[in-house]
Amino acid sequence: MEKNLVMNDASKPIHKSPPTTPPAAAAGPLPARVYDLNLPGCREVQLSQEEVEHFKTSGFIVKKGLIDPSELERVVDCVWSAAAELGFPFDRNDPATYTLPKDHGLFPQTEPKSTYHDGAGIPNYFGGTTGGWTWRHYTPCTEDWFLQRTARHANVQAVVQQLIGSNVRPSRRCRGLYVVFPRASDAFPVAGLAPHTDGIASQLNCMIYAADCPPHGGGFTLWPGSHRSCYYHMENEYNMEPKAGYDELLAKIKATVTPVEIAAEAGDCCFWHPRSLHAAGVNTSSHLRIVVPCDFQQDKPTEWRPPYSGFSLRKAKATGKSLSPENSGMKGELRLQWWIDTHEFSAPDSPPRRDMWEDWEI
Ligand SMILES: O=C(O)CCC(=O)C(=O)O
Ligand SMILES: [Fe+2]
Repeated sequence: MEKNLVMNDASKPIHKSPPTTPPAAAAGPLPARVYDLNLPGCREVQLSQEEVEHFKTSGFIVKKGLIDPSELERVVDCVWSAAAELGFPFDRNDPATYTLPKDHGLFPQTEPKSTYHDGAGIPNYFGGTTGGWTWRHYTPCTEDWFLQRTARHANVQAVVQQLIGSNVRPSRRCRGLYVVFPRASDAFPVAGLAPHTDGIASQLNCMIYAADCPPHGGGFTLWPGSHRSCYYHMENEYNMEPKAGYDELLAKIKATVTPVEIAAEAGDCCFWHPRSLHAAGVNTSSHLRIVVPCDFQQDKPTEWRPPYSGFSLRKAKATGKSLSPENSGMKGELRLQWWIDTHEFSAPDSPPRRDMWEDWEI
């Protein structure tokens, strides 16, 4: 069984059919370079032609100062108050106190992310494959005040609409506050990048930088151009159904494409195509990396439930496993990704188009 496990969505194992040829997965990804382009228009809400071209070719753009950092202060405060509630001895002004959850008995004994909890989710999750270096704090991300400063923010929505059109499903949640702890101490082994693709039907994603993130500060990392090859490797345009050979494709991208790490300031937003290969960056700075990932899709009929991890609903049904939320993530059962706002499209999803931007505004 072990050999049929592949990584998908935040590097949690999922079951897939065995690859036809052995993947060249043994080699790690190439080292990331820090993204340093200032495309014309990057400080405007309006998209420039250069940005549209960059998005189409590379799968992402960075809008600088899209949100006033003062609007994000309350968002960031949630991290510090949650840290206090969890018993972390953090002094905001002293990075030496930003110790790891495992130093406080919170990893790996944490409540598993698989628990569905009637869709409300769990308050916190400490990343497993990253050895407890990542912390996802979920609770505030469905609240109106939070959404108005993030996914529903007028400037964020304006960029979303310029990309996927004005018929955008109203945001009900962000994924969470995604924190990467600093790895300042040589005493701890530094885990590398964990590249993966998300098993979702989003049409556009946005990483909102709630706090400054210097180079090598754990910035969101993306393999440019991978959105295109992964899009064309699906049975369906938006619902996640990879064709055979997907693992080999990802291995090839990892082996040949230099990833870019997005270092950014509070209020900067990285809009990215959801089929892109990506990872949380490695944080060797002394700051907490705090990013709020958001998912967007056009407002068309969707399934009522969040997407299963690694399976479209069609494929999930074919497994014969329980589809009930109560069993989500229970031993051997499928896992609902309750933290994802976008759901699978319920109308039969068409195959990838010859022009992948045909139903976009660009
Ligand atoms: O934290 C990050 O930068 C990446 C998060 C991610 O990959 C995910 O939410 O699926
Ligand atoms: Fe991801």
